Amino acid sequence: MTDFTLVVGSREWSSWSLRPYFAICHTPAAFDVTLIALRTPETAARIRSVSPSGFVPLLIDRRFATPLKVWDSLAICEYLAECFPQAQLWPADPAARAVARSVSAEMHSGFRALRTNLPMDLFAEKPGVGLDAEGVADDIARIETLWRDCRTAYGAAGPYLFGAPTIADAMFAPVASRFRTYRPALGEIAAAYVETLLADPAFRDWETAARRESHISQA
Ligand SMILES: N[C@@H](CCC(=O)N[C@@H](CS)C(=O)NCC(=O)O)C(=O)O
Repeated sequence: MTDFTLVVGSREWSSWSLRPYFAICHTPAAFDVTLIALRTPETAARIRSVSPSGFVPLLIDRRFATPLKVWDSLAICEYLAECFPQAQLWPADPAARAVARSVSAEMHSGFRALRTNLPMDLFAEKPGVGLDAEGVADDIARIETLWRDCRTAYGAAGPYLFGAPTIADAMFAPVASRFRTYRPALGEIAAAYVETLLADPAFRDWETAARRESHISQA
């Protein structure tokens, strides 16, 4: 049995689950994944049977006599950063770290218009759909500004927001998927950063597993 289990929702749709998956893949953690299918009559009961909040994702740390449950995507990422300091899931520099925490928190609690009108739908192609809904253009403009500012100030050492991959990138991985699906016009920096996230091995693994999942559900 592995030390950690990450409980996730259907990979095609569960943007919240993709974030800690992205983060844990950038640590040396030995983990497995338990999938709970979303949008079924049993979903709520199945999630409640394991998750105290009634939501996925959930991380279970089995290294404790009574396995420790950590819920909420950002709390899980924070916990992973503490368990694996060598992975540098937050930037080492205190100023960069403060900004990384700010952009992650902003993503976690904001961008309601984007979330509502451009839901993650991993393999869908819906160019233009939802882009004219109220608030969406403002959300996209703010995300572009955040990405440009981080890449310009802190990204010299690599293609991620703070150079190497951090929790901030995990928080925005579902946005890259949304942008691929709905295809808003993006500036050069944002477009390149979307490609970086989509090419990340963690994102690729998630897609591969999601393909198997949709294959199974269609069988
Ligand atoms: N703030 C939470 C939100 C989690 C969330 O909304 N998860 C959805 C799936 S993506 C869920 O569990 N929904 C319950 C359901 O479908 O019954 C987090 O960051 O983890």
